[in-house]
Amino acid sequence: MTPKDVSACAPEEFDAIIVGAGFAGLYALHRLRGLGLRAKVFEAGTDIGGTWFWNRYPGARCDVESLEYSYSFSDELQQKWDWPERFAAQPDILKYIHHVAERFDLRRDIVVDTKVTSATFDEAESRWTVVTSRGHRASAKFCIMASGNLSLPRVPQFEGLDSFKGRWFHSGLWPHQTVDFSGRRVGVIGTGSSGIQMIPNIAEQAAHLFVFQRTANYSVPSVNRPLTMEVSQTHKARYREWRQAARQTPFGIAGHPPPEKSAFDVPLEERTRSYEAKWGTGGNISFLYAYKDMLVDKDANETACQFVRDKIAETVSDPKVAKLLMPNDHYIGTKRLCLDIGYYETFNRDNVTLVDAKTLPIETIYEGGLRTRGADYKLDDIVFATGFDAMTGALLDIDIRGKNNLALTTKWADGPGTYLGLMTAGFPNMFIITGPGSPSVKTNMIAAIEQHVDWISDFIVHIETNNYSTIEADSEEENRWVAHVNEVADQTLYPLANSWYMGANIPGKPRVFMPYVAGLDKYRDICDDIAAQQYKGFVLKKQPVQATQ
Ligand code: FAD
Ligand code: N01
Repeated sequence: MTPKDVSACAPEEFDAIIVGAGFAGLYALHRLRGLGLRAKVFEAGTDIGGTWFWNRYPGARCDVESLEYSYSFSDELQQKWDWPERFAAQPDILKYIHHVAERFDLRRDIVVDTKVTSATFDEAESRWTVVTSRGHRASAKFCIMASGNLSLPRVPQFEGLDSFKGRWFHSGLWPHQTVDFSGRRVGVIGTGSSGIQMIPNIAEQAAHLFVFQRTANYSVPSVNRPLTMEVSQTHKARYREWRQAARQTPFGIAGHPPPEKSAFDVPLEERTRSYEAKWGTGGNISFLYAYKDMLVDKDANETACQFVRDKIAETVSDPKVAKLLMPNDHYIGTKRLCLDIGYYETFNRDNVTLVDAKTLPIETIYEGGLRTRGADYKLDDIVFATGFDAMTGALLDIDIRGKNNLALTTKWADGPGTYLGLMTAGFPNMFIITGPGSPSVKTNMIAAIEQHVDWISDFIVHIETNNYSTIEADSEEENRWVAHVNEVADQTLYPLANSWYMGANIPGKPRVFMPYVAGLDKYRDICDDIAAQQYKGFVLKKQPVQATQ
């Protein structure tokens, strides 16, 4: 059957349709099943895993410690699973996701290799109908978008890419078979988290690696290491307490007491000692949590920026290369602070060249390589570490139609509007997991996902128990929430950076700061308070009773 024919068939009926089988979709399926709902997951990838299915580039690993970057909902799961490293590598995270799917028997309700192309709300029936790339039509009362914040990879429109005779890759669309760069001239474009993770690994293999850097980025050492049985056991003995503590933190990560001092409350020597200690301990949360004014005060922030620049100068032997690697156009932490293993050291290798793609931008790709305004680089392979159409990309890639056939693309033409990042007015019964306007990408994402899924599940219980047919965000309340999200962001340095949080990496995308940065702890309280007030700010409706003859 072709997708054209599908409108002829009656849709398969469910209580809930979930789009995406990453951490969010899998947990949503587990919870909704637990409520006795018939749920179905559609996943575009050929298997489950989301981010960790797609991003298989060399060096891919998490930047939140694995003991925390993992589900907390099952004590048995967290007790049984052993993480091999402090920051697990992509294959281990994917293994964990597979283990979760087996343990909770999730696969039987997941359809893979199937992209949801449209989702339409039928007002008369109060149901969503989705259509997929493989011709399914399915309908459900609830549609749950677990489609990911960083799941629509972006390859910039470089002229001539089609003519390139070598191989090219994107970090977020990495092949499943090992890519061997031995003996090859490789160009990596992009120095965000993905580029910074892969560059040291590719450098070890390639005959020569050219790193095309448009914007220098801050990176701190991860200080990754194997997790000994002793460390794991000690953590596991108090796992519930750790998780409970994590819930009361802004980032959803325990073990980092909130800083009490401002950067200028202490003398320079003490500040340097503190940064030095954090540099040695590893991890980005630790670094950004050094002083309470780090992300709100430019001068305070600059002290940390300068510390990292000094580290670059110490590490990189060629002063010109070191200078080029020193970030100078944004405040540290206002783009995701990268975690690395030997990134700056890599530029001391003879087979690595840093190319300044800001002063002399990339102009064309041709069959044998890449040309910047100043030079020609013969390449066998090009790797795009150029990021994603973040936060709204995957949602707007689906033709989503709400009441009165309103398209989500129309509603969000000037930027995403949501209530709590969970729902958007005009699109009843559609939930977004970690949507724009929620803490999402500014936290440990698994903690944010669990909070959203748990809250949505409780809401669904309320809806079903009280026989509501539709629930929807109130548009006034939504406007107030969007204003609040902006107001909170404007008290910080975040909106000053040209980051993907602002949509700044996509030409033409509205510049709106999308995450809610008051902290996951505060946000959780707000959501719980709204639930306690009978879901204040949501419009709940019952189906009109049909007259009988
Ligand atoms: P995803 O994992 O992105 O899953 C969404 C799924 O939806 C995808 O599989 C996609 O194929 C599918 N999908 C999208 N649209 C459709 C459609 N129309 N039809 C069907 N399926 C669709 N966060 C952290 O907190 N800590 C980290 O250390 C961390 N490391 C990261 C490393 C990398 C390389 C990247 C890219 C992101 C990282 N993140 C990290 C963010 C990461 O995305 C989240 O932690 C988490 O994995 C998101 O899970 P998710 O289920 O919400 O989304
Ligand atoms: O993408 P990015 P990413 N010409 O958007 C450059 C998560 N993540 O995949 O800054 C030349 O950050 C662009 O340059 P500029 C994490 O949340 C986590 O690296 O726009 N260069 C930039 O350098 C992260 O934030 C981990 O000037 C071009 C780079 O490409 C998010 O995913 C690991 C260009 C893109 O950086 C995205 O990270 C990986 C052009 N035309 C990802 N276009 C962990 O460590 C873009 N660039 C957990």
